[in-house]
Amino acid sequence: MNIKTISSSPYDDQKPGTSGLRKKVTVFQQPHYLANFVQSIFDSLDNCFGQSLVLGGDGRYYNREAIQIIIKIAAANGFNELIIGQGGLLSTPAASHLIRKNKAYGGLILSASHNAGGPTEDFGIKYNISNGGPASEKYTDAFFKRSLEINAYKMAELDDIDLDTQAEFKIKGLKIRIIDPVTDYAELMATIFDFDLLKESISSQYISLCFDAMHAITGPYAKRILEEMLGAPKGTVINGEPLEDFGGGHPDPNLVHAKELAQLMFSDKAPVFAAASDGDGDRNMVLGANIFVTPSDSLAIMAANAHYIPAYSKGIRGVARSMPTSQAVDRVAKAYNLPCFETPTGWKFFGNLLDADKITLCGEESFGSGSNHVREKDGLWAVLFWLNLIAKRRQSVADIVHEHWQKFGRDIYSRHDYEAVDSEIANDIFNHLRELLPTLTGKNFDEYAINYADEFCYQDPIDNSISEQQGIRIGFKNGSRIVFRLSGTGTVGATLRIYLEKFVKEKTEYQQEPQQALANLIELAEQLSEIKQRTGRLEPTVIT
Ligand code: VG1
Ligand code: CO
Repeated sequence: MNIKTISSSPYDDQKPGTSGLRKKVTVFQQPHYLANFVQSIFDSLDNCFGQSLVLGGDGRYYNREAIQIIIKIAAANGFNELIIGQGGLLSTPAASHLIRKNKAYGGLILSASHNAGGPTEDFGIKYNISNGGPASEKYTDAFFKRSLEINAYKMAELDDIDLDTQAEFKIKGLKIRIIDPVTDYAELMATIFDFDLLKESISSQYISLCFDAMHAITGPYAKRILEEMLGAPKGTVINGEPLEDFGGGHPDPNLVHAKELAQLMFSDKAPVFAAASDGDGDRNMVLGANIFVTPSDSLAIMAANAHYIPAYSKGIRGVARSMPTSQAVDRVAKAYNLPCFETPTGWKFFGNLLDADKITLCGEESFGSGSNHVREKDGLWAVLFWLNLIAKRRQSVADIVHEHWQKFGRDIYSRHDYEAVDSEIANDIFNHLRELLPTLTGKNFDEYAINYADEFCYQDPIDNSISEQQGIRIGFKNGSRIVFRLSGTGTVGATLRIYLEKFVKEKTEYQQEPQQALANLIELAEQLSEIKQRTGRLEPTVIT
């Protein structure tokens, strides 16, 4: 194989964030930009020689071009097998599974997840290690460091590969497998859930459902599993064709971006169950007729009901949630005497806990949940979990949720995002909050007495690595919390997130509308951060 060495100069902005490197497509299209980053990854890994690599993405604009570039760089760096999803497509959880199943060295997943796609929108790339999970900070710091000094990359002289035909072939010693992106993942799902029960419940119309793939990667997965394997009627999956620009929308499964679906579920035409998923298929939004399940509650309910699901029927080892996720799952863990871990935001922090078998289920407030079946969050898995639960308990989503609140109380929850804030202003807000922290403990704001105020620092219990500045937490004596964090996935300015939660025990309080129930906390958060004065914004960009 002929290998060219191509000179380039480093870029100074290739620091991966919460989930890989995300930038505008136009940034990735700059000369050598993608190639530099990919070479920086390979340079930082021990030895790629003779290894296999999984490759695929969420199908957004620039996916195909990027894959052709990566194939050539991977070949030049000594990989001898590339496992690629047909059409260049792989959902994030499917890629994670393929890495594990094939004992690959790692994988490159091309996605900017919930960020919009298209020529003027976002692109992203993420490296996953051999356990199938996102590379930890130890790796991503090394990638960044290397990207600052790189001055050349290697490329094999190959023609572009046909990505659209399933095939297995060799080019000059390099084995390439173009595989169906769905089959292995669908087989895995069938080992976790009771597919016979699901088939029966769906065909008898005990469960009617609607799945919104938001023109992103889960379309083919949901069609295969829900419609073909489980017999849901054709048309159950809406917006099921992956498009390079996701049809112009944000593939972010929440009440704002999946508005149509939310409207349906609060109308008299609502089916029993509905769900939506994000750009790369790792998130989910779960709805029942007249009810929206907050992701934090969804995790807690899964933990409390795991024994109904075949794969978890013998019990779960423990649970984990990201720090800003509500404490609902902690209450379940306490009741069932399960270990419960609080990690920083981002799936990479769950990997060690899952590998060490300390936890079985984990999740985040941002519509992501998963288990030890892969090392990524998994949207369709969560959907199948809920369907299996409804089928087994023979109860509606609303009944399951209400019973849960009765037993454990409810953590009323909301997140307020201020997007595209000037970075300097955002940093000033955080510095101001940091200064305030030492003065806050013991202070009272009406019914809210501050119990602690700190900046979250995580020490990984397995490798003892430390991650600092993972968000500002203000905890109240009544169990309520306010958390402030800067997003690590945005591509324009800074996105400031305010997470709010209030715990209520009494049945009369359950049914409150979250924004009303949280009104005092919201006001306090705005007062402490001075967010409105400092940004000039009158309200958050997105409330979920
Ligand atoms: C967001 C979410 C976080 C999630 C991350 C990647 O990060 O808050 O919970 O893990 O996206 O998810 P941030 O730093 O913007 O808050 V995905 O579905 O974009 O791969
Ligand atoms: Co995602």
